[in-house]
Amino acid sequence: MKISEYKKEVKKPLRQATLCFLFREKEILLARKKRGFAEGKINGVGGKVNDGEGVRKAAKRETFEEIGVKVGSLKQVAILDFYFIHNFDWNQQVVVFEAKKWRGEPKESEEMAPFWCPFEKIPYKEMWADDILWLPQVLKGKKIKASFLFNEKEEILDYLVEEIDKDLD
Ligand code: 6U4
Repeated sequence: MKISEYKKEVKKPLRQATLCFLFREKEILLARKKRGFAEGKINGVGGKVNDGEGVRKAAKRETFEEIGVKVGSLKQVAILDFYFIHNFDWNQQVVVFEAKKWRGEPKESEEMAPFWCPFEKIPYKEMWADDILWLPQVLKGKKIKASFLFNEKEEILDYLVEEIDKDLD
């Protein structure tokens, strides 16, 4: 199935979630999810946006809850629409931010085990299947808009990735 066909069946607006990647010289902060949605996968920190909260505030709140770090200004680097063929409830729009300044040291929580990873060693095989299709461009400073359609095995059935020249927010 193609994303364009699937979208015709989606009636509700996508719920929003966030991802926040901390960066220091040629390294990215990744974290292994210890529980809940996507348990065991490696990803950035983040989670659902609460009603009326706004994406930036949500990204900062989740980063503090999950790894105990207070991030400063956030740059929006990608907007990703995820569609799941078998479960409409998982459909979500994920707004991705990069942070270069923060207070505190990343530490493990009940939910996330963070670690610094050199760009060339990112463990894409342990991450969501979409990550390898957009994160390398983000690491090169590009801004991305993308959509992905997943099947029940979390494999990608169809996707669209475009680089955006202007700022995303
Ligand atoms: P809460 O209620 O916050 O405990 P949680 O189990 O953390 O729920 P949720 O839904 O809040 O999960 O957040 C899902 C997280 O996974 C967000 O940070 C976005 C991210 N995410 C979801 N699908 C993704 C995908 N296909 N690729 C990716 N990140 C994804 O890189």
